[in-house]
Amino acid sequence: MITVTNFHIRYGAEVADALRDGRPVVALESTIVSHGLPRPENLRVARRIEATVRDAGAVPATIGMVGGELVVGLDDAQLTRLATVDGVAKLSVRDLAVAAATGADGATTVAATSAVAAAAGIGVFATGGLGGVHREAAQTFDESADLTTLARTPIAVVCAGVKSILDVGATLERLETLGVSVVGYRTRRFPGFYLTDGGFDLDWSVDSPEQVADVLAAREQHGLHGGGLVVANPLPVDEQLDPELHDRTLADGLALLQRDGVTGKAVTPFLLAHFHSATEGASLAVNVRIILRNADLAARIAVAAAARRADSPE
Ligand code: PSU
Ligand code: MN
Repeated sequence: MITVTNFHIRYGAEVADALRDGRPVVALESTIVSHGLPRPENLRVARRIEATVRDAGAVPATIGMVGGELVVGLDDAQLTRLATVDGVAKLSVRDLAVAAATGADGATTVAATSAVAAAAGIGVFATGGLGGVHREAAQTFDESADLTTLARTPIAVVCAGVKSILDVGATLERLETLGVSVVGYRTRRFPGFYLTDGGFDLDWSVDSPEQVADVLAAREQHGLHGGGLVVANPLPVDEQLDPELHDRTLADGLALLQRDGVTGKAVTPFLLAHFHSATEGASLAVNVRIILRNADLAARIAVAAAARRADSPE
């Protein structure tokens, strides 16, 4: 298994200052910007995610690779480049070295963003939905490296569960096997990304950002290092995608996958793009709400964790 320890990282100035001073920082991924959202909405959304983190009192650190250099805290020009230039690679952890050596532009997935953020000393990360076990995985073996990376990466990931395009039950089973903690935020049901309820129960729920900070502190205190914490934050029911529209769109999307022979890392972007066009933007609006809500919660968790550290310095 690859871990990221001393990869050469370039820090944005604001992020470097905040980390040095122990102020709250939230890591953000770039794959949702380059591959998960359509242009030109993607760049506007990327900026709104950062603004949401700031409004809640934390510093945003969007992570990506620019010309082979890994950046934690992309500036606006770098963010614009990853959002608008053709041929930006989708980088999981295994791709980082190849991309660095070849001077590539690349967007980091949940897996790569988590690994890099943890190496940079950032403890909280906001995304839309985790990758997971794909339907038909029993034949295709298609399981996102997000899961195996979270098994060994000490970071709290705020997400709306996993996309309903995946096998949600199998993903929860794998998270259990891999030792990744999962808590619902004010719910005992695992959310299904576009849908409030993904159809499965959770063992634990937390009620406040402070309680998530308590969990993170307890992990440290009890020497439970190395694994991730998934904070599953569902959309309110009245903000979810219409379940009927969702089910219809998903069925069509899965059939198109088969017809077009789409496999591997292209599967997730293909299905997301299908949703966005087939729902005439309805799923896009939902997707954006999910990300902004997660950014807000992640920032409040980072603020609570920083306050805790300030109260009880080691
Ligand atoms: N969730 C979204 N949009 C996305 C993704 C997740 O709402 O674009 C991206 C994330 O970067 C995640 C990746 O890590 O999809 C998973 O891809 P794969 O299934 O190929 O591992
Ligand atoms: Mn995959």
